[in-house]
Amino acid sequence: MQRARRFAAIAALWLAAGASARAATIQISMENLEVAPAVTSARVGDTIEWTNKDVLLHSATARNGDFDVTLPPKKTASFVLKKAGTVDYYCRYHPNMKATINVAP
Ligand SMILES: [Cu+2]
Repeated sequence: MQRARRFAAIAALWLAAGASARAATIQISMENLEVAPAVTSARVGDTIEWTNKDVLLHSATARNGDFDVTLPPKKTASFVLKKAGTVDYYCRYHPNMKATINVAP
């Protein structure tokens, strides 16, 4: 009984380590008023890192309210994905800048 419990604790630690090792950082750029790539696949736990290469202020604003990241000119900002689903986002200052992240569980 004691042994089974210890095994379960070790297995849980091992699973947690594996999950964090799998988490990726995904780079997305904003340049010349365009988001690239416009469609990105990610997983829950991954970090999205946007880099604004323009001299204008941008944002990555999720239509469903999941995130609203401000991107000052020539800066990088990131967000860790917490929920699965398809998230459409845009720039609140330049609404023609649109992109999608498909977040797998
Ligand atoms: Cu913008």
